[in-house]
Amino acid sequence: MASGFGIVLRGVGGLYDVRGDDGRMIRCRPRGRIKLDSLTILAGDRVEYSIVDDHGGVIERVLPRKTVLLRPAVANIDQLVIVAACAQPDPQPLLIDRLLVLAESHGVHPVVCLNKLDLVSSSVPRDLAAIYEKADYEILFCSAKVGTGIEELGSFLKDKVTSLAGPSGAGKSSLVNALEPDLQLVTQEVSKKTGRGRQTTRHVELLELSAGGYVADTPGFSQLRLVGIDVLDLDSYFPDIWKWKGDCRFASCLHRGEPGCAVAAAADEGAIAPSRLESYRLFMEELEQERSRY
Ligand SMILES: Nc1nc2c(ncn2[C@@H]2O[C@H](COP(=O)(O)OP(=O)(O)O)[C@@H](O)[C@H]2O)c(=O)[nH]1
Ligand SMILES: [Mg+2]
Ligand SMILES: [Zn+2]
Repeated sequence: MASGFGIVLRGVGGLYDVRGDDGRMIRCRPRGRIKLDSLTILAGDRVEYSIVDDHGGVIERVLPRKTVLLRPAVANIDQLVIVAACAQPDPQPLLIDRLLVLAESHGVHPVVCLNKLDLVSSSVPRDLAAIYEKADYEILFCSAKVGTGIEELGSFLKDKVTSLAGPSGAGKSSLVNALEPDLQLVTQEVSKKTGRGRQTTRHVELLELSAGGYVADTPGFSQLRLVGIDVLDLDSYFPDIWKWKGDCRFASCLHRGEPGCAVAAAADEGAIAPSRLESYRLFMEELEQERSRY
C-alpha cells in the first residue's frame, strides 16, 4: 500500500485535506485508533498517510508538533502576523499585546501588521509602530484596499507557515486576497453600528501561496485569555521589558512598583511604551487570578 507524508490543510466534516510532500492532494480519514477530539488533528499538522483508493487515504499518525496554538487552532506555524486596523475597527493595543505574548510563549515569531493605512493620516500608524519598535518588533504597513505593503507581506510569508491573527474586521482575509486574488476569500463589511467586523472565517485552514508557503486565515476574536504561563516568565515574553530587567535592584523584581525597578524607570523615560507596561501588569494579575482558582 502506498504511503507518504504531508501537511494537513483543513478539516472537512471529520475528513482532512492533506497536501502530500510529493505534491498530490488527498482527502483522508483518520485511522480508527487516532482518538478524535477537535485538537487531535489540526491544520498545519504533519502526518503520515496511506493511500486507500483514488478517492482518498487514511491518516496513520500525526508527527510530533514543533509548535501548537489553540486559538487560532493551528500546528507547526513558524510565524504569527498580528493584524490590526489603523481604524475601523480601532486598534486595541491590549489585544495586540496578548497575541504577542501568545506568540512569544509558544516560540512563534511574531510581526505586527498595521492595515487600513488608507483610512488614516500618517501619524496614526507612526504612533502605533513606535510602541512596538521599542520592543524591536518588525512592523508591516499595509492597505489591502490600495495595495500598500502587499509585496512586503508576500516576501515575509514566502516559504513559511504563517498564521494571521487579530480582531475580526481588521482585514486579514482582505490581505490574503490582495496577495492571492484567485483565492477570493469571503470578507465582510465592518458593522457601522459596532465598528466591528462579523465573523466570516469559521475554520482555520492553511492556504497555499503561489510563491511557496502556507498562510492560515483565521476567525477573528476580540477576547483571548492567556493561560498556562508562569507569572515569573511573563517578562521574558516582553522584549522591551526584558531588556531592562537586569538593571532592576532585585533579581526577583516583577516590575510592579518595587524600589529600584529599572523597567519602571525605562518606562518613565519613554523607552518602554506605557501601554506595554500596563498590559504586562494586567496579564500578571490575570495569571495570578487564574492560578489562585486552582
Ligand atoms: N479602507 C480599507 N478597508 C479595508 C482594508 N482591508 C480590509 N478592509 C475592509 O474591512 C472589512 C473587513 O475585512 P476582512 O478582510 O473581512 O477582515 P477580517 O475579519 O480580519 O478577515 C471589509 O469590508 C474590507 O473590505 C483596507 O486596507 N482599507
Ligand atoms: Mg476574515
Ligand atoms: Zn523591575
